[in-house]
Amino acid sequence: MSHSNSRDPAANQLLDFAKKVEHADKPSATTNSGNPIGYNDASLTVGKKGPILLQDWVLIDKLSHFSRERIPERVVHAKGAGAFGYFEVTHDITQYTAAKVFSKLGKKTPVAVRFSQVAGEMGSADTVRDVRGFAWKFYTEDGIWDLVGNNTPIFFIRDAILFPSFIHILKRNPVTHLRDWDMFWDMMSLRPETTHQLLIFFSDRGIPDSYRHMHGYGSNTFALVNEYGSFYYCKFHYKSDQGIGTMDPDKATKTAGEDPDYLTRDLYNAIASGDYPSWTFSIQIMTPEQAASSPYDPFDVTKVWLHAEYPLIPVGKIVLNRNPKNYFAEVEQLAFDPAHLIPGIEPSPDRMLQGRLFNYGDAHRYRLGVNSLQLPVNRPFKLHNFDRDGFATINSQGGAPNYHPNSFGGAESDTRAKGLAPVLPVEGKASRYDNGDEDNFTQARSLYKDVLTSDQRGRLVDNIAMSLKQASEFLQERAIKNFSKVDVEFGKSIKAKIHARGQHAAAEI
Ligand code: HDD
Repeated sequence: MSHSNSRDPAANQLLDFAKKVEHADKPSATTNSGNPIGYNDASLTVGKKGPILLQDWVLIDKLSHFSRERIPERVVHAKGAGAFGYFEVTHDITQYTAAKVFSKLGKKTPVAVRFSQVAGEMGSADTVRDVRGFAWKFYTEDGIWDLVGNNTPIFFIRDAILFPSFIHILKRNPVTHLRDWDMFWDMMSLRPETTHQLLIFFSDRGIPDSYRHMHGYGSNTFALVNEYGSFYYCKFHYKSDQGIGTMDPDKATKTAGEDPDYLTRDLYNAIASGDYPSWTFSIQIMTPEQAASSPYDPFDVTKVWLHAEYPLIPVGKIVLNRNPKNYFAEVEQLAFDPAHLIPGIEPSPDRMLQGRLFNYGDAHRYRLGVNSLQLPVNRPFKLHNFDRDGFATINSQGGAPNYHPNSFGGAESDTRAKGLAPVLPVEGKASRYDNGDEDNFTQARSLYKDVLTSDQRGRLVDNIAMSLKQASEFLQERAIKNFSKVDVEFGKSIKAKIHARGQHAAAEI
């Protein structure tokens, strides 16, 4: 079993537990129904050598629970790490939103976070080249608000309908059960809207050296509604107060072998030793009028809002100061959903977000059951509705009526929420509009030419060539054509690098 050499806090978890309980009486072991177990380490048999009796319910209780311990892993973002802490308001943004979580300076709201890789299975390595999930759960007085972001401000595609195919090219070839660069580069080069995010994916940022050393973004465009009913479009940002840290690809490959849980361990040890990571939470604001006249689609998640035009507005700080007490209960069972929105925060017409508003809840009903939001790590402070029963019902809501309207003191519509529900203007004919050709290169070009340093550009070329070299020639050519539309020299450098390199071991996807 690979582990860090030092006896770090993660390695000492059991020693710490033993220390905590050393003066307490040892509890009796029980079955799952709480029945004390007289003898834990022997089945009930006829004589020492005889068969086990069916009436050995202790054995049956243990084995039958054991074979049901694994649940379906997340279909994406399966490998991850979680922690808990709080969000604190440091600046007043009530002019933009009536959301109570921002209502007054100094206000604190408990949060949960989950960091994750996108493509790998639950047992895969942390230090692979990938986008990182960066999801926040706010336990607010108005229920759960989930801000389910990534460590990049944009995404590869701009229509949710492409997402299943997009994930398939990151996962295993259905015949060989191996990761496959032909799949990856086939779809990426056929959908040039992926170009901007590909530059980030293959840049230094593609391999963070710690979950604490990366920024986070809500990615999609949302809307904020203030108490007068005016609404603004917004983007959410949470910038690491620890700064950005990335890992050299060779070191990352070595670490993936020596300590596949490197980022998980780093986060756990930092919090366990009191080195609490924090992020500065900000927003960008765009008025409906600015959105209507914007030269680029403000609801296109493959594009950023230029900070020169829409500067970051500070809002608060998020601090992580508690590790999970039990990984499965508190991290594996976390159910983030962009549809968990609170009055004052609304979705925008962003097509990716629109698809997500369905898919997360659907994923949780499949993976965690119909009452996943009653699990302690997901449940809101209050629950008053007319839903009852279903597997693993925990909160039956007392004797309140389970129907509405009713005359017996049941829950009523919330007038404040009603007042804050915006009337969003929409127009046009219903049809399937393919948005694949909406300026796929301008922002990628400015990232390449104006933001990256020449060293970073050099490493970007290296990283792309290392991967693209593994794909079929015709895919290489098609992808290089797209990169040449970002910058001709960029395309040429990738091509030269591919032909200059010797055969290399397959690079991590
Ligand atoms: Fe997603 C999980 C982030 C697009 C469908 N997504 C998931 C997680 C993160 C994101 C951080 C892990 C949550 C956790 O830790 O439990 N996803 C994003 C971002 C996206 C994005 C930032 C684009 C801007 N996702 C996206 C689309 C769809 C999904 C377009 C489908 C229409 N995402 C899912 C999912 C997952 C998920 C299948 C996997 C399992 C789950 O939700 O609980 O529903």
